[in-house]
Amino acid sequence: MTQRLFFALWPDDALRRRLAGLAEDVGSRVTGRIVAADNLHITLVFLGALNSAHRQCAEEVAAAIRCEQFTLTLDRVGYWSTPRILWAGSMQIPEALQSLVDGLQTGLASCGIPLENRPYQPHLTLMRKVGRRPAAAAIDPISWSVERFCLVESVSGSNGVSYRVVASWRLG
Ligand code: 2AM
Repeated sequence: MTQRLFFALWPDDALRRRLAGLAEDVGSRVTGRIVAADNLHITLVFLGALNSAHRQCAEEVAAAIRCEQFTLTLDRVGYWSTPRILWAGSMQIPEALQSLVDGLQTGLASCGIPLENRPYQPHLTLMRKVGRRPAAAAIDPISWSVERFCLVESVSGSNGVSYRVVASWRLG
């Protein structure tokens, strides 16, 4: 049996409400599908379908990570035309975020888990199936104090995909 898994930054309820407000706001100006509030997150590393041995190894890698807490400031909205997604991101990627991702990727490679070989571009998907590039719009910066990271399972159901946090680890 396999599970479809990814490591992610998972907003707390208060931040989730702010992000959902941002998604609604952006969504009022663009055609597309707004991501459900419960699904808002930032992926750190996408793992795909893992068997239980690989999942256990991934959890050991996560538990061994030593990384400081950091603040991520979401201050821009971007658009990628190939996946047709509109996302929130940051002009300035904190060093600790990059080192968290690097540490996970290095450990996961030693588990034999195949990873995508693309540079990490942290983004929080706000809308999918966006028809065309929206006019540039500044956003009021949203500060995210990142204290933990999570392992999340992606579950496909009749109502689309939903996400379930299966484990989490504290930074710092
Ligand atoms: P996205 O929001 O840009 O689509 C769960 O699917 C999470 O993993 C999403 O945040 C998704 O990013 C991310 N992800 C990264 N690579 C993926 C892939 N190859 N397939 C599906 N999701 C991927």
